[in-house]
Amino acid sequence: MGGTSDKRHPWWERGVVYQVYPRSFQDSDGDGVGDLAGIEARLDYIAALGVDAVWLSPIFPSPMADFGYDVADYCDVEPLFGTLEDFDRLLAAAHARGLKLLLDFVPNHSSDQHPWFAESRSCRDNPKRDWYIWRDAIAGPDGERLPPNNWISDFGGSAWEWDEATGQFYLHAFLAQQPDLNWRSAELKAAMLGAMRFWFERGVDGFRIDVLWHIVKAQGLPDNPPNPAWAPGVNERDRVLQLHSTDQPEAHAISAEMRALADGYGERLLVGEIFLPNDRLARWHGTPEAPQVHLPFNFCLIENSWDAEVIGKLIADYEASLPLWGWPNWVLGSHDAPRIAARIGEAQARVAMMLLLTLRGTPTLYQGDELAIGAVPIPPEKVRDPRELRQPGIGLGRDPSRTPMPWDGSPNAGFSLAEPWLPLNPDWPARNVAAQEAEPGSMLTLTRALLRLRRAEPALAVGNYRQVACEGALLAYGRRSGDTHLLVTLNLGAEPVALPDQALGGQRLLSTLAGEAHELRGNEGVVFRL
Ligand code: TEU
Repeated sequence: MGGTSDKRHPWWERGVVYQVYPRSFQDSDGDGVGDLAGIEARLDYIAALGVDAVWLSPIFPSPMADFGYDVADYCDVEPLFGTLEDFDRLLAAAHARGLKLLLDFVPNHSSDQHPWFAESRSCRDNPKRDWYIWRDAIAGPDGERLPPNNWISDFGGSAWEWDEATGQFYLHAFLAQQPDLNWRSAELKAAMLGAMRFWFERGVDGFRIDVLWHIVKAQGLPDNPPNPAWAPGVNERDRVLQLHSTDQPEAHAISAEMRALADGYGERLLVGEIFLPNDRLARWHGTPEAPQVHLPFNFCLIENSWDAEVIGKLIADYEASLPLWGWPNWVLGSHDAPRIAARIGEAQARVAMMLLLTLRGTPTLYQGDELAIGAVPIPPEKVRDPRELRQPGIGLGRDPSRTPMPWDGSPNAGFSLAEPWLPLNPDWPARNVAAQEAEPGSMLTLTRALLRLRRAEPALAVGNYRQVACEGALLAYGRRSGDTHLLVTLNLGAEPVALPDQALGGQRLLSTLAGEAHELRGNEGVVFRL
């Protein structure tokens, strides 16, 4: 396609990443859980969407306490998902379609079933004892056994688990089945970097790196300060501020080492999962001499209210926070976040998709959002997510965003011959890929059109960003590359708003709604060429 290859921009700056949650994409062997052969069978769908890269949530051997984010072997494939041979085939098939493939590296913690942890917990003087973080108990006022500090697991409860056999606690930022690895051990670090190398050698195009800002803890493991804003009823994790348990200088140094390793293999991509305010997020780009991850994930569209003025300001703030050598990125959904259509409604989700795919920087699109899958009720007996099971009923459950892809109107929506591991979206007979492919007004058709436009117009992917209007429900911005001036106008409300003057006389390239009007209709977004 004309104008696509702007050589000044590497593929990951021009491209769009599509996140696949392997358990829920396509089952090929009738066990109700998706797998690698299933993903391979659906690659034509992904390629036809018009994205550039696929990020797979973890596919490594795992007891699935946290559905793959508990890794029992960093250099193999979980049998539920297939084999290393299946992986090689999938990678070759992706590359044959011009798609890059990213894996999900989980460096902060392994599974408690990893052989390293079995060794580490076997006795205090095992050589791998310090591959994990072990500490003595503290004696309480009445001589009772207390954990070494006040750190709280992200999934609730103390971040420390007592090990009777060796008489010490081990640290786990997430589940007790996910013991934290000790990146201060040179041997552990070498083993983990070796695992990255293993997949680079196999040809993967990069990694999304799980909870990267967690991987090193402050020396001495001091107590975290209490969070004055916390009140019961919200995530217990937030009772303390994770001052000493996250975002340590040593973690930045490791991030730079990971980048140097990746750069040794040519144009590979590292995306860091990091939840931090802009000023601290920006530091994860590193410096020109010692770059860190290419894309520290930017979750601000997920974390803020859906309001034109708020979003206009957060775009400006994020852009302003980027170092000169940094490249922006945007995320609207994931296997952890609520579905965007559930959050803001289906009509507004179309505007959100236009926003995601017309901002400056690399977008990450989560599977199923291109169908505007909305709220999926999970009956109590079907809840699988450990986060919901440990702190039920306060809205932390992630199952609703992890339900299987509905492909067509056949049994189980064409996802599996067996009952899927999580329920389907209840409206799957109508809301599925086949139905939306046949529908000019569908979310899928809109998403494809947006991705086509982004590919055809380098101004959208890599052009300059300039805010034009941000008042009431209207958000408008210009995107410019060379002689091309585009204007994106978004109505974040349900009532019509006037178009900015700049749009007058412009050529309408794409609208989220059928037909056209002299104003921006409720829930409408339009891209103009000026
Ligand atoms: O998520 C990390 C994480 O911190 C999120 O739970 C985050 O706190 C939340 O979404 C913000 O509201 C990663 C994985 O994406 C998640 O699936 C894993 O459970 C977790 O790490 C542990 O590996």
